[in-house]
Amino acid sequence: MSQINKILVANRGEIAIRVMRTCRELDIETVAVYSEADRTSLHVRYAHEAYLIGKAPSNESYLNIEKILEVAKNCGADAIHPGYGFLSENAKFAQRCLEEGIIFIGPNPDVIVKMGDKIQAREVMSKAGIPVVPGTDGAITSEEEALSIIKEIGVPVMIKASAGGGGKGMRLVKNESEVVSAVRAARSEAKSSFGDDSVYIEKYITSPHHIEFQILADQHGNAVHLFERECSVQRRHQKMIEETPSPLMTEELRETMGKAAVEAAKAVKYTGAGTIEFLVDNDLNYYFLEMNTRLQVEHPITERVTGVDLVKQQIKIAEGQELEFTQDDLIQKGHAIECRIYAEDSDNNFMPSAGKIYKISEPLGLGVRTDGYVYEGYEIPIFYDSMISKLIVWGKTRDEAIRRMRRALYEYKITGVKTSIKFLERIMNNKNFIDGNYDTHFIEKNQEQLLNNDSCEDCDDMVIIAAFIDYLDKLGNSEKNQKEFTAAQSRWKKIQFINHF
Ligand code: MV4
Repeated sequence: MSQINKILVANRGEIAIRVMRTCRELDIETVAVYSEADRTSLHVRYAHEAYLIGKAPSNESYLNIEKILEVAKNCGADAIHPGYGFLSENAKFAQRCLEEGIIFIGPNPDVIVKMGDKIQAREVMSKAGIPVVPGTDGAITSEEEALSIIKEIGVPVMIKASAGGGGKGMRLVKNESEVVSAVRAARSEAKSSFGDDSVYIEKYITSPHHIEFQILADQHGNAVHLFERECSVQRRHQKMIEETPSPLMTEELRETMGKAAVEAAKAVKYTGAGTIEFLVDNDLNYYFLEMNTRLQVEHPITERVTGVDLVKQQIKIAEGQELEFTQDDLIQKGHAIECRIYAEDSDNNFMPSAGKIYKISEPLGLGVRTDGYVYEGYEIPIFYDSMISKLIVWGKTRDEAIRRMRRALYEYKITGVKTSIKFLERIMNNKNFIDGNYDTHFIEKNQEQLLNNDSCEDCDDMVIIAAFIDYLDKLGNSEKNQKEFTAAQSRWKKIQFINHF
């Protein structure tokens, strides 16, 4: 057991703040690191300490292992939380933390390596009795071998890069005649993206659901699952909406898949928070797809229905504490939905929309949570992910959660940059979504309805502009308001004074 008193968060944006929020609740000191593009980022201001680690491009800052370790050692951090993306699934980073005597808040490097290699992951899970998609046992060694395997399992198949995941290095083969070129294309893409050209073959599941199970495992061999997340609403492997429970799930399937997820975690002696991804077909057959060895973007919906703070559990596990609950203690209460707010133009091929946040007003009220990091006047850097916020709602039922999400999206006002809010509203009003009738092809299948065909949507912007002009007018022109402003300033100073004690 080693108590953690100071955590360096090796990340930026909403997740850096999310992690620090829990640290503050646990009286753990927080250390931010930031790039030159992030001097004015909120995670820097939120932390107890903050250190510049390099230039804007991730390679020169958030991915600079030695620089981050140097900061951690110099400021006396006991542990590093990697968030998601960046170094979160980098085995070398986990290894270097270990060597430097700094706790990496995540699994051991060997587990990261094993699960990062998709062929090995398939093998391990298959041996542990977990269903994997029918396909090759190992990497394919020749195009002839590929062809004979495909003759055996039948088209369509997918050629996948062993070092891939999240859709990179994948090729769909609908016809035997395409095999040779698909294998070559997948290999060369894998080689240039990952420096590893091993590929394997899986039977193609035509219209699958993407359903993942959250797991927690401690260093004493205890492991539990925290139920599923339905993540099928995605576009080009970028998730847009996640919900729990999954509308597809039955109580029986949940129990079976939950047990499989726990078995999967135990099979690799996993520690910390992790996710087992499955594909589920329309006949409710489920197949292990991959394991994510990090905290995920969509973790808040699980927190909302289970009442478990996943970051807090990650920290306790990293300290060597035993899980404080068993499987039987965990229940899924009500329904949670997350909408990801991207700074992008949904009506213009989802082009990233760079620029300054002019005005932002976030939803509040019963059952609403936002995990974000942008503020009025903040300029979104072009170097990183375009997700600016996550909106999470809870309702007693799925219907209540959808209605609450519509209400919250209505309240969400952002000007200065384009966002995905309107697109998300259209999904919340889509009949198939409302009926829970969707799979991973939802967005393409419902494209017609999801396109902007309501010219009045823009009227909303007018209302914000009018209100803002009114606000500026009051702020600048009234002597009475000027006086109030001065009074407020002195009170602010008083509050600062109190805070220092
Ligand atoms: C598949 C599949 C169908 N059959 N594998 C896409 C991301 C990567 N993690 C795996 N992916 C898929 N693998 C077989 N054998 C369909 C997908 C897939 C997908 C999976 C999850 C969520 C969204 C998806 C969108 C398109 C394709």
